[in-house]
Amino acid sequence: MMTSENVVALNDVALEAWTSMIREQFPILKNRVHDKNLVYLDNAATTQKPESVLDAMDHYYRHLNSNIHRGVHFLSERATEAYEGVREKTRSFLNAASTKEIVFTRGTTESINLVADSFGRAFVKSGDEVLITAMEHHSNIVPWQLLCERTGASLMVAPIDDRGEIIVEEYERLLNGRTRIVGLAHVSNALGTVNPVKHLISLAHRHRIPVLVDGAQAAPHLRINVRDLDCEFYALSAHKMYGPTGFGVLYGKQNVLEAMPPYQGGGDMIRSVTFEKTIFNDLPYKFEAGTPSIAEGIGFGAALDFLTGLDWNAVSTHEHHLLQAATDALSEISGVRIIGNAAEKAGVVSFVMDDVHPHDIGTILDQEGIAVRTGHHCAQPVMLRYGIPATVRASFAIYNTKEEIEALVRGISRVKEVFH
Ligand code: 7TS
Repeated sequence: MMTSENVVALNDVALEAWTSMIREQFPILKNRVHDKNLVYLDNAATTQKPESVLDAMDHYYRHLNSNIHRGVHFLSERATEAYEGVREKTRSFLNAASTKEIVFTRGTTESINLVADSFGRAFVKSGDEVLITAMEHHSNIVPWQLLCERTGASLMVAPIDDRGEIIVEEYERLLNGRTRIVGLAHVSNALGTVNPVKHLISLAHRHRIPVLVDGAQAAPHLRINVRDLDCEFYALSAHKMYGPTGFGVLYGKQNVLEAMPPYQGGGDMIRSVTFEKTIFNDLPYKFEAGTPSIAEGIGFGAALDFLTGLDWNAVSTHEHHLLQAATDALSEISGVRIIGNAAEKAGVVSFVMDDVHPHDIGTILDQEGIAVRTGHHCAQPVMLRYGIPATVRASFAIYNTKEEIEALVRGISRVKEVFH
């Protein structure tokens, strides 16, 4: 008879085999660092890239390289087809209604700047308010600050509690007739908190306020369904989703994007130009001035294929196990304090240690071949909220293993030996 114990054991064996199969696809993971096996736990900064993404980009440069949207020649047509195919893949990945809603950008940062600039020019004026939360990455703070400076609007901030969760009543209290837009992270890069974005969006919608979701840290870990979330905007970066740097997406509801002016001017975003008048191109091209990162777009397409081809049951079980194992092990070490204890977390464990600066911890871990990020993680207000200058952040991806968590824990013991 199958007991619950051996079901778990079987699952563990199956998961281990699954992880090795995944690891095989990432050549960099075979590298050694300081004569140790590389333990890469800095995935929230950027993930590693599978063979299929490397191959797609290599193939593009070897066989398709040419500019897109403008040539009648063979290469240009093939490159355009490949690039535009990625738009459909992205639409399907996000469950957007139309490819007109998929704007390609350089990444989350540019996606947010695009909205702050263009939506801001059309809809935000002096006396208005922009609402964000206390756990945002700088790229979901500074573009709004710049907009507020330009227009005379005010930046409002919904606070978080000690566990690192948004205080929903406070957020709700800050939504009012002056609020023009809300910007909030789906998953916090510094704390790992998964926000109840669907609920937060519906609260904003009661006041007819549009919402931008910063999905940079969610897209690699969660299934994203923009129609179910009902957000007006969703921003993400390819490089955190096993794809290349320099490429990202802004999803926007078609009627909202239609009402927004262009962000940048240049080639591709126009239908016709005279010195007297320029007629802008249709969506999404209206927001895509100039030659884009074509190879990176094609690499992102391969990353989307990789992600959609995964067994998501295995992904969430495995990533949950990693997070739990790291949280349990670090909680047992005296002098270690985890920052961010939200009920729902994804991908990230941030911590500090008594009497040792995070940078020193990072340097000692590096000597063991372990890559973590130390610092404020571009979320200085979060550090301020907890009264700390920095944390050590271990962040996980599907290819990480329990052995790597054990290596991290051994590394922390080494730090204690050195400092005590
Ligand atoms: N939003 C969040 C929540 C992020 O984590 C990041 C990058 C960004 C926006 C900006 O993304 P980019 O691709 O445009 O740079 N976060 C991190 C990090 O945590 N460590 O390095 C980059």
